[in-house]
Amino acid sequence: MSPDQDTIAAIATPVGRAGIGIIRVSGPLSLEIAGKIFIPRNPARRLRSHRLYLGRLVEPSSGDTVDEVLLSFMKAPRTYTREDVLEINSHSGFALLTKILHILLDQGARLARPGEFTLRAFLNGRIDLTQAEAVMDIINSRSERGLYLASQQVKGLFREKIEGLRQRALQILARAEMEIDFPEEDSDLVFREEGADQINRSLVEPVQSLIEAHGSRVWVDGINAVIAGRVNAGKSSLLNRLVEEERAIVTPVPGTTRDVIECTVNIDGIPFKLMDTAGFRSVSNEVERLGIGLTTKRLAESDLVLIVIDRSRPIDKDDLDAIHRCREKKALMVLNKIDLPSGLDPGDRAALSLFPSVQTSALTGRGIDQMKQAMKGTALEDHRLDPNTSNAVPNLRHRQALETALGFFREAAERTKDGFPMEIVALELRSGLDALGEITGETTDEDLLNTIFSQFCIGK
Ligand SMILES: Nc1nc2c(ncn2[C@@H]2O[C@H](COP(=O)(O)OP(=O)(O)OP(=O)(O)O)[C@@H](O)[C@H]2O)c(=O)[nH]1
Ligand SMILES: [Mg+2]
Repeated sequence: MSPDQDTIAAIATPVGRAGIGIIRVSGPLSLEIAGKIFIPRNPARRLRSHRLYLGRLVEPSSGDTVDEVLLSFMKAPRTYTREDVLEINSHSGFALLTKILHILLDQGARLARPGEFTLRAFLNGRIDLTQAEAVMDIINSRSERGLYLASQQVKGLFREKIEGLRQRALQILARAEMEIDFPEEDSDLVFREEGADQINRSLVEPVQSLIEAHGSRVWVDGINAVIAGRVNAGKSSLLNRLVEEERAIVTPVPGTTRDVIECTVNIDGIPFKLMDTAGFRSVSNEVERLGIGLTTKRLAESDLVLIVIDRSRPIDKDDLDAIHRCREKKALMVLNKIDLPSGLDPGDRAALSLFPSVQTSALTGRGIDQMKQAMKGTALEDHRLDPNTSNAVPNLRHRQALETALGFFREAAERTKDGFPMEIVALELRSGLDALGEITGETTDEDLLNTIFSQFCIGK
């Protein structure tokens, strides 16, 4: 696959009121465009690569100055994309950045698609797919540990692991192919015992431990936690307590929250994306009904549900409805309003024992710390989380490919031992190799690349 030969341009910083904005250009026209739109303060100077120049950005047709800018030209191949690159630091602001972008487009550049700079870095062989994905993880990281893991991956830690595995698989494959070409009757049995053992040790076990490391992705991805429950239970009050800010409106009127309100809180370094939702009750009001629809959708996508119950009154059918909707989910029951006398009925115990529970008062703040710890404990139940890990951490896509590879390598080991023809073993090994290659992008199709890079922001 060869990269496009056209020149792309995009605004790389958020467009809005800010001190500085950066516009990026990559491709063969970069230097020519710089010559037309930029007049250095010292015109005698020729633009040298990897230097920063102060000057005026001008509209080429009129010669009018658009802004005073800092411009750098970086000659291929020592650049992010391995193509010629221009970077313009101007003042920020929507009108100015858009104007500069239009000038660049008039000079023959094309608007970059999301992630296209990084896609070019990948297509030109500067980074592999795991490194490209880690660039995105760095941008999205919400915790220090997540940032650290993502930066390890950008440096190529995961890439090295996968390439190491591929090398080993290739060596074993070469041996199997030798056996196909020059079968030696008497060494066959020994080879097969030994060969199966080697596949297990060099491929099956390391792939398995990489799959287990996927749990540590929570440092990067965080946990989606939905706060749900009947109306007026204190969901919004709890959200405000957890984030220590008045983010959601709280009133005694049932049905106050309609839209989903999102905020992030770090609990011992793990990012929790909290979503306060519309409370459940059977309603006729169209707006509230739509709100409950949104709640249902968020529930389906959540990693953890906090089912809030007003403990000062008996459980009613709306509480049961909330509990019922979460039966397939990982959930924590939050018995709220413990500053008031308990109003629960003895018969309510069965419903309340379906999930682990904590007791809180969103009003006084009692129990909030315990609630945070319980959230962490419940959410991480199935994760193998090593707080000191500096290991390669596969994302979901990597994990799926690793599982495919694992299946093939296991089969290869079994079949080697069971005396299957070596042609079949070689086939399994090759399929395993292909699955590993999908992770780094060695074997990959355009659809996959589109899916990955379309999640990027424009200008990266
Ligand atoms: N006494 C007491 N009152 C509380 C507590 N938590 C919330 N409240 C009150 O309960 C009422 C409802 O609180 P909200 O936080 O708006 O409840 P909600 O679950 O978000 O309600 P909806 O958005 O309508 O579904 C408000 O009057 C709160 O002040 C608590 O722990 N103790
Ligand atoms: Mg609310």
